[in-house]
Amino acid sequence: MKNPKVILVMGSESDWPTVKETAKIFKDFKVAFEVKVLSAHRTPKETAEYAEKLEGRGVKVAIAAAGGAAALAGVVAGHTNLPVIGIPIETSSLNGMDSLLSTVQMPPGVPVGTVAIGKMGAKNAAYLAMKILALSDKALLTKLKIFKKRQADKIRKIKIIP
Ligand code: RP5
Repeated sequence: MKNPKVILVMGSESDWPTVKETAKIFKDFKVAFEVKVLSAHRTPKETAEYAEKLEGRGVKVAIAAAGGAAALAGVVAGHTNLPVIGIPIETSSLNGMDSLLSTVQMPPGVPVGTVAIGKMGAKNAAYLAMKILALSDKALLTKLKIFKKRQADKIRKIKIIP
């Protein structure tokens, strides 16, 4: 996509089934995004170089998803002044608690806004990123307000017959 406002980077192709939930929401809301696979451990130099160039390219928010010893979001945050959102990937060994703690426990001064483990977090990464973008994008803010109202209307319509 041309001139992405948000980038979606993941540590491995195996993260894509989770991260595509984020991508789907950006497509629905017509937010320009870029998807990239880069690893904090396997391609550390490329990861740092990619993160360092984001601001100059007009990107406003970075989202990074990784599992296990999930350093990716932290490394991106260490190489950019953009807000960084971390998605902890659910893992088979520790159910994503490993990813969650690796992503969220950042040192003061290098924050990673961390969402929930797995697909639920992947969806919220998109909504959180759009809330940040909407601070300077009125059309997107209007779309988010409509979405919020529809979401509430759905709940109001539910009738439980005991
Ligand atoms: C992390 O290691 C990736 O983000 C992925 O969640 C995990 C496993 O990677 P693969 O072995 O599937 O490539 O860096």
